[in-house]
Order: sequence, then C-alpha cells, then structure tokens
Amino acid sequence: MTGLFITLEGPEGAGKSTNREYLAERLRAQGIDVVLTREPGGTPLAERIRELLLAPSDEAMDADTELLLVFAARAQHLAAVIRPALARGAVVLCDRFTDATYAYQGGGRGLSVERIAALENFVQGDLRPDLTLVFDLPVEIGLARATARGRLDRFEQEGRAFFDAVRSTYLARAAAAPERYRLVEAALPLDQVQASLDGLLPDLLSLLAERQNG
Ligand code: Z5A
Repeated sequence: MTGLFITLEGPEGAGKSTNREYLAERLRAQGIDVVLTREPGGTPLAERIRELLLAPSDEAMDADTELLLVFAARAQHLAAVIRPALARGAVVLCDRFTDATYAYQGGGRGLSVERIAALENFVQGDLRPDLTLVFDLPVEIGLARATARGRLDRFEQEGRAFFDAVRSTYLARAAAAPERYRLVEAALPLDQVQASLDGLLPDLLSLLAERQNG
C-alpha cells in the first residue's frame, strides 16, 4: 500500500463534506491522485446499505443490525474502492470510517468497544487510517446546520444525549492516540477552518512522499 488513507470525522454538520472537497482540490493542484469517498457508501451496493441505515422507518432497527450493516457496507467499500486506490498510490479522502462506528454505535447506541473492535479486525485486518481529522463543534451548532438543510435522517432524529455521547467518544479517541488524530475547530468561519487545513498540508505531503519512496 503506497497510498495514504485519510478519514474525516465528526458530528453532523461539522463540515466534513465541504472540507473534503477543499482538501482534494489542494492535493490535486500538486498533481496528486485523490479518491474522494464516503461511508456508509462509496460503491453502488454500499450506497444501498446506506439507504437502509439512514431511512427513517416504523420498524426500530436493532443496534446489532445497525452495526452489522455498517460493517457489511465497509467490507464492500474496502474491497472495491479503498484497497485498490491505496495499492496504486492514491490519497483516499474518506468522509467517515470506523471512528464513526465507535462514536455512533459505541458512544451513541452503547455497544461495547470489544464488539466493535472484533468486527474492525475481521473486516479490515490491520488496515487503519493513516490520519484522521476530527471536525469538532458544539452539538447545537452541528444540529442547527443539519436542520437548516431540510429533512432529518434516522440518526439526526436522535436526542441530545446521543449526540453528546458521539462527540465525547470522538474527543476521547483523538486524545488517546494523538499521533493519528488532528482536531479541527469546526465552529470557526469556513475560511479559518480551511486555513487550519492548509497548515496540515506540508505534513500530509511529506507522509505521502515517505510512503511512496518506501
Ligand atoms: N454512521 C454510523 O452510525 N456509523 C458509521 O460507522 C458510519 C456512519 C460510517 C451518515 O453520515 C450517518 O451515518 C451519520 C452517522 C452514521 N449520521 N448522521 N446523521 P453523513 O456523513 O452522511 O451525515 P452527516 O454527518 O449528517 O453529514 P453532513 O450533515 O453533511 O455533515 P458534514 O459533511 O460534516 O457537513 P457539510 O455538509 O460539509 O456542511 C453542513 C452545512 O454546514 C453546509 O450547509 C455547509 O455549507 C455548512 N458549513 C460547513 N462548514 C461551515 C463553517 N465552518 N461555518 C458555517 N457553515 C458551515
């Protein structure tokens, strides 16, 4: 694997999609092969699983069903998109990955870390992101941004305690492994958020060069 696997994480409305595009533009301007993708989803089949996960429904989804669907989509995404891109040396910018599972199914739904870790090992083997940007912002700001966009999905309909648990799980994971995570202050105006991403670019480029030179 000579590519670089970068994930963007954080609660709803944190600016992950907006800034994924921004980072992609900056990297492409340097002639770098960039693959933009997202979870759940990223392939036609995984996008169908995403629809199942996000659609509000009268039938309550069991938390284990949710967990297994997330990892089923991830297995497909890894096989069809992420692993091939990393093998050819691309930078993969992925909007959410397994940190979201720890945050939503672990923190939010209360599933155990051990259960999630067992599936992580099964589906990913030893593949982990090289770098994870955690877009952090107060829950109410993220929800206001998501609400302003229109109809809420199944996750966005959860209550405040759910989102507090999601946020604190992200922050705890970032604090426990600072070598892999970078916190981005996502409540700032967009130009300031993007200036902080510009500050990360030299590190990204040298990490990629190291990887490609063996
Ligand atoms: N999920 C899960 O449970 N387990 C898993 O393992 C995975 C996912 C992988 C889908 O995710 C759901 O799947 C998610 C968790 C669950 N739960 N929900 N909901 P998603 O990524 O598709 O959903 P999302 O986080 O809700 O996406 P989002 O709301 O689009 O957020 P975003 O990508 O971080 O934000 P954005 O689209 O870039 O920006 C949102 C709005 O804010 C937009 O109008 C921007 O113009 C605006 N914005 C962005 N930045 C700023 C700043 N700095 N200032 C002002 N306004 C801004």
